[in-house]
Amino acid sequence: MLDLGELRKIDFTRARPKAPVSQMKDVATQMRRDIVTMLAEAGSGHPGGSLGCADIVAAVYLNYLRHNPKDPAWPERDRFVLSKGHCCPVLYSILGLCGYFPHETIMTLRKLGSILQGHPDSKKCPGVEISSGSLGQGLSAGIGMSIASRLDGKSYRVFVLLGDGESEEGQVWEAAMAAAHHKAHNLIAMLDNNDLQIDGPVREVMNPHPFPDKWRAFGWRVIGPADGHDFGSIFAALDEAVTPCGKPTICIFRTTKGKGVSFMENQVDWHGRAPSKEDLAKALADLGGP
Ligand SMILES: Cc1ncc(C[n+]2csc(CCOP(=O)(O)OP(=O)(O)O)c2C)c(N)n1
Repeated sequence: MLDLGELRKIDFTRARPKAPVSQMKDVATQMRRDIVTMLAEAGSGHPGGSLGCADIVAAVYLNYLRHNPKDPAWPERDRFVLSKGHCCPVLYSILGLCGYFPHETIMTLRKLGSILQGHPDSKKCPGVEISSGSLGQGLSAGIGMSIASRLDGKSYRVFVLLGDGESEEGQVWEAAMAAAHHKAHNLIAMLDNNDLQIDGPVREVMNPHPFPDKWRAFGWRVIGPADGHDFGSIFAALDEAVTPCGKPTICIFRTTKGKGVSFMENQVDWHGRAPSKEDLAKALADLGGP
């Protein structure tokens, strides 16, 4: 069980010792429980891709991102951009757990007037760096943040989470070219490579592979493919990624869409469908309890 009090004691504003793997697993499980619970309450939204990247997002927020839940606009903060904005339940969960807003706010997902809209709204929700959901735009925004850090003489890093279906968007590759051209050395992209998108296997819709060769050809340092559900592998990849090398970096993470909920794993049908009350009970049982 996650000890929220312990989590809230962490000083996220500075470099810190790695959280023990047992704590990481507890946080990621809580995030998955939050995701299915808030989606069932909302009656709509995207479980598959949210569940699949929970381990990566937990690893970034707990161990790498320098941020301040009490001061979301802290100028020195590292930036996290959820480019695949439809997966916002994962972001809302970690923001709630870290204390950006009361954790129970997650139950207002997609309700009229809520700060937690169906796609992230940076004007409404503290901790959301940029509104997203129109796929393909987040990396370009991240480049702007990276260049701004240089112009402002600041040392923050920019983390951008991309989907593999999203990587079929032309703008992603324009951004890939621009980031290398502008030597966006503090830009760390993370690819959630779960092989599925909205209506089928990514390779069948429009094959964006081979990712490592393509990113390397665009002038990036490529790390992985790493196991996006194994904290040892995630930490090893991100440790290397935050060591500057003069180029933008992408970590490729192999993941399972729907990870943690047996009947959602690798099922394209669970891309954008909310669990019913019965589904929720089964999902929570998979995730360690009622
Ligand atoms: C520009 C744009 N086109 C289409 C969509 C509709 N859409 C929402 S999610 C999705 C698939 C995304 O697949 P992927 O990036 O692999 O996300 P994941 O599988 O991790 O959920 C699509 C096409 C969109 N949000 N934006």
